[in-house]
Amino acid sequence: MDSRILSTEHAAASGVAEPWEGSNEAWWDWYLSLAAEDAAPTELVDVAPPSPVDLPSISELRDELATPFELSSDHVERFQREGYLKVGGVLSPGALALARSEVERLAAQGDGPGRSGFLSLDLMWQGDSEVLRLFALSPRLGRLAADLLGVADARIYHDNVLSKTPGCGRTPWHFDAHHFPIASRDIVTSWIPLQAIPEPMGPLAFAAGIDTWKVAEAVDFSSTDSSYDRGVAQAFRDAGVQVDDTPFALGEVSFHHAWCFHFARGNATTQPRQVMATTYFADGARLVEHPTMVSGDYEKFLPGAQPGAVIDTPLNPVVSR
Ligand SMILES: O=C(O)CCC(=O)C(=O)O
Repeated sequence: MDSRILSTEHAAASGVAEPWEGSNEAWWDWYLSLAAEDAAPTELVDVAPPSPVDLPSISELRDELATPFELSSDHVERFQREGYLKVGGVLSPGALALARSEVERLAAQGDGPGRSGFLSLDLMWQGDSEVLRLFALSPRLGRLAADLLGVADARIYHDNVLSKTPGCGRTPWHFDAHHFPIASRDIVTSWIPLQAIPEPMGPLAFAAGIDTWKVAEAVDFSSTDSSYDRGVAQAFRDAGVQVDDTPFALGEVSFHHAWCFHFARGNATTQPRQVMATTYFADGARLVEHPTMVSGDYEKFLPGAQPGAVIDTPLNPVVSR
């Protein structure tokens, strides 16, 4: 039931068999260069920044992020059937505002976004921000990941700020199992908007159906042009696949399975699209035998993990309790 796209033969044929040598930032620039053009907006849509709210103290934030969020059995069934789930009210406006101000502080310290206008910051929980550490290691979010996957416990693979500056382009259609060098089907990413995401800001959009990846199986991956993005979009249109590209309300969080195809349109608004994403995998999962270029800077996230061995590094603690 493995995808052809993940085979060593296809990795070699599409020119991605070698490990990635550059930075994570450079990886995102390369990856966004594989996106087809959206219909170009003539003008950015004016969107107001998030309204100011009362900020929680660190101990209030810690309590919120440690308190379980009750999922219904319908949520779990939907995730397992559709491969993704959007859940409202997972995080309070105050918690999100704290995270957003930390993301903006850290973003201002770095070199800024790459060529594509996409800024990616990762392993923030290893830095000086207690707020972002609490988010990355949050038992509320980690437990949601484990419960949706239906596994006893989840470990963190990595956290990621995914910021699109105004005018930044599209994220191409892809499924994350293509990137993650983890030999398990039990991998899920939480995607946490740090402000509401209206339609012109480019909400993450999902192809419904846990087996929908099979529809895109015949499309060859290309490491040099947008043919994969265009080919997957066409295959989905031909097969009548339902795509959920609805806006995100403040506090709404999505979870997508590593085999769920997703994309995001560009940010055609005057505000940055600030998102924090965290990827989790089932405790006990192993590193694949042959990581490839599409796996990006994975050694940074799994330092010392050995091909074929169970992943248990200090950067991948259990976060579901
Ligand atoms: O934020 C984006 O535009 C892409 C995010 C993504 O592909 C992911 O979190 O898996």
